[in-house]
Amino acid sequence: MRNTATIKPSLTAPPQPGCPSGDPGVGLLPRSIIIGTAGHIDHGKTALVRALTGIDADRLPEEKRRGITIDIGFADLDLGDVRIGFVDVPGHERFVKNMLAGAHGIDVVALVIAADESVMPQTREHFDICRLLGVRQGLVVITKKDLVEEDLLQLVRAEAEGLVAGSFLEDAPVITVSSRTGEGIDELKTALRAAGQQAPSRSSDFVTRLPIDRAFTMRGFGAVVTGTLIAGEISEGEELELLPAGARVRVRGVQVHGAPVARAFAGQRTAINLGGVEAAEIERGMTLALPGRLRPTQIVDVQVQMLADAPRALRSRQRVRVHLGAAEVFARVRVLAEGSEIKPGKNGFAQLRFESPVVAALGDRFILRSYSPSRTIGGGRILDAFAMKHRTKEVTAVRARLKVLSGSDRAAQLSSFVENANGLRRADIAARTGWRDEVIEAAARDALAGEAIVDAEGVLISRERVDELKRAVLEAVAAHHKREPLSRGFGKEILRERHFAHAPAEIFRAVLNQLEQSGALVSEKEIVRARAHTRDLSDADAQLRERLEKAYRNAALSAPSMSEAFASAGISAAAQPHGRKILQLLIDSGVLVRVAGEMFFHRSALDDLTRKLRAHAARGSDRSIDVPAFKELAGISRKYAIPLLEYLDRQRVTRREGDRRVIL
Ligand SMILES: Nc1nc2c(ncn2[C@@H]2O[C@H](COP(=O)(O)OP(=O)(O)OP(=O)(O)O)[C@@H](O)[C@H]2O)c(=O)[nH]1
Ligand SMILES: [Mg+2]
Repeated sequence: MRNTATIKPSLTAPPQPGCPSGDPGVGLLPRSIIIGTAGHIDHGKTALVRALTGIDADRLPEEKRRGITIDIGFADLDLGDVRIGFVDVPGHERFVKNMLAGAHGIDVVALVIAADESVMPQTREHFDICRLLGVRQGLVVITKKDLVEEDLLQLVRAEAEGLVAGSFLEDAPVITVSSRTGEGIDELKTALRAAGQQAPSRSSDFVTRLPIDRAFTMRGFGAVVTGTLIAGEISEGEELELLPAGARVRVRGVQVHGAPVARAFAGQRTAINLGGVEAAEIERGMTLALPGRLRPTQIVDVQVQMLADAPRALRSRQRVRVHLGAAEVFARVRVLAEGSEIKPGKNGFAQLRFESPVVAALGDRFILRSYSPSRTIGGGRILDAFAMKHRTKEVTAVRARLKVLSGSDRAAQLSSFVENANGLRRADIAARTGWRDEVIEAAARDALAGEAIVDAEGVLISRERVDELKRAVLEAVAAHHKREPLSRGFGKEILRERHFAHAPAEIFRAVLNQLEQSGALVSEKEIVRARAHTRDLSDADAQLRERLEKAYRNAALSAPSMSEAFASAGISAAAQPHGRKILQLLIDSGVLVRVAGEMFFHRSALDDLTRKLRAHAARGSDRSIDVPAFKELAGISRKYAIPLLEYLDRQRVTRREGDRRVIL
């Protein structure tokens, strides 16, 4: 959502150093957590945030006019050892998509239920969303207690408890308040503080990532974006990447809680002033990330959990809205689960093909909404962020793989990515997982300790695949020798194109090296051959070679054309392809020298010529010769003189100076 606004209080909310990379402040600095409101329209979410913080999170004129929240708003509260950033969401069913732009990054949910209305449709929908997003902590706040009698309040409390039974909120505090009279607000603050103290730290295993929920221009500053920093840290002056566009941007300034800071930590609501980009180029749903680590993708394999009250099963070819980070993107579903549908209340694997690129990594949560009418039908987790289209007969194997990816064993997850690819670099692993280098190394170490994958010049690849490639190379080379017994070997380029087109270059080198070390292959400049390969000629071919050589030797510097040479060697027109192979043998062994195009000379003739030139230089006074004198000395016509002189220049026997050649 773009607008021109002040950066003031609305853009920030709080934080929590998830103690990323040993932040020294943990214990000294207050903990920062993000609390999201949730609940039906008009149930008093915004009023509650104001009663707690004094801040009106409804910042849009239209919100003030209509008395409803339309887009997410922000406020912060300092409770001493806990600093809370509130993300206040709209309850209106039409604005659930805005709610989702803020809900993805929260630590704690405050599920707001008005005492005079009790549990309503968006109470359930927001609560479902929190469960599907994996929110682990929260509390239930019953608002507007001033409007009802005690017995009704007890009824509402009972309904609320019924709603959350069996969920992460089962044992959460239920606090009744009136934002109008202030009753219960202090008790709520105490409960929020306790929630802040208990909230688990953000994992420091992931690279910096900030899903952008707002972008605007601030006069005098330029582009400003805001969002919840879900992983890593962002410091003033550093370079980041704006995805999916892939543009490099510079961090000119960072704000947390409305105040400038040198560095923001995972779990903080963060405002960033960016250089190198216009606000108009940025929109909600884009992601700021450490450069070169994450990549846009359009096909992902996922695990889906359908809501029990989804109106129907999820089916292949269904078009859905996917809310991922702060983004909403359309996608087509391909169900991979058995039975080719995922029924309400069930979970299963599926592939999502997005209509535009997204940023996603292993484990990222998302929400699924039906296309029309838009309502929440389920959610899930990203498993393979760079999936391929699967053939029907592969689906069983795909399911087994996705099961591994849905687990928590990182070495197994890494192996699974590797086994499914033609070799992955560390950077490819990073793009799939969002893991920091240390985490990738640790997982790779564990995975390499097994037999299944190997490290080929820095690229991870399955041992099985390497063996397959080795076999393919040996077979291709053997077939070549059989087909072309007179050829020295198989062109490496052809080999690479045929068998390694989709593999990183390192794999090709590693496979050839291994085959060479094991003694199976010999690698020469541009060819490889089987070690055992020799070019034993038949008697007929040996005679042919002799005749051909003789044709060139006798012609000396009046080199024959190829067809003349073939004719004098008795090679018929039909046998010319064979003749060329014999000719190649003479070239390979150095008997013939290619001077230009198809002009070949016998080595002895060229050696004679060099000797004559040097003798000429020794006789003369200036060690140089012009073209007419050269023709005479060599006894040749101009047709040969120029190519020969150019050849001699290349061989550094002569050096051209104007019209003359200096003999070196
Ligand atoms: N009497 C009474 N009125 C309240 C209380 N809390 C909120 N209200 C009123 O209820 C109405 C809606 O409150 P909001 O805070 O805007 O509700 P909301 O949940 O933010 O609504 P949306 O953001 O549109 O979903 C406003 O008129 C508030 O003044 C309360 O505790 N007591
Ligand atoms: Mg509101």
